[in-house]
Amino acid sequence: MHDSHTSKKSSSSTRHFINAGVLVIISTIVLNWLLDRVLPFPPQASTQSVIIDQLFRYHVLLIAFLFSLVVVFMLYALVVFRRREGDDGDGDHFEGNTTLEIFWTTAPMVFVIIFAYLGITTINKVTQVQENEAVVQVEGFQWGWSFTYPDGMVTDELVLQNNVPVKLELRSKDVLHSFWVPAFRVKQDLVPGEQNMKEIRFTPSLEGEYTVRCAEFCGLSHYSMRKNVRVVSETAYKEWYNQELAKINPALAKK
Ligand SMILES: [Cu+2]
Repeated sequence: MHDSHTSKKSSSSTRHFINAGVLVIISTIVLNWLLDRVLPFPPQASTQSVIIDQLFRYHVLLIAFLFSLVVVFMLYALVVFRRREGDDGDGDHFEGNTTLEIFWTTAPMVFVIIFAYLGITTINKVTQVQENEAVVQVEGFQWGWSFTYPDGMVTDELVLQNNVPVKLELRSKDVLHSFWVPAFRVKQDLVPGEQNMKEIRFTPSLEGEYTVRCAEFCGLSHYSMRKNVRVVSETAYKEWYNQELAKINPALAKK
């Protein structure tokens, strides 16, 4: 009598777990789809942006799953195990569940390890040194940016050649700033007084106009610390470069 009661109870709790589990999976898929629709991603204008967005999407999927895991189980319990009319008794007494405790300790650990691995491989790919990098020196100051090209010309906008890897050497004139072009997805702080210059690497992959903005609060006009960034074709780049060069050294630009 007692045995059949116990096995009936455990088979019904298995059924509840399967119900809630299926609902968690459905909720994860729906939520992930919705979040993916509403994410306000700027265009992917560098090869690095594709890799970073992929990592972001893995995180969104994990967020959708964890949210569903907590909320679906809670709502399921609230609805299915609600107090029925005329039921004035106490709830069943139960104490501990070793299997469950082992599960909820190891499962998050596995997720942490997987995401640490994904994070490390992503940052390695994104910061990888490329062959034939173009180098531009960038100075951040209160409140603006200036760009110095190899032949010494200093410009007010950052012009880059499409599909050519670039290394920016960043320095700050005064306080902390942070170089950020959302369409490239990469961001790097500028630290004043540091011996080693900060570097940032990316490969522009989409011609167009973008904006570099400061992502580190740096004083009164932080909000307006923006400059134009242009990614152009090889021909347009050479033309622009020669024009800029002609301004400081006409003799050099002629060739
Ligand atoms: Cu700033």
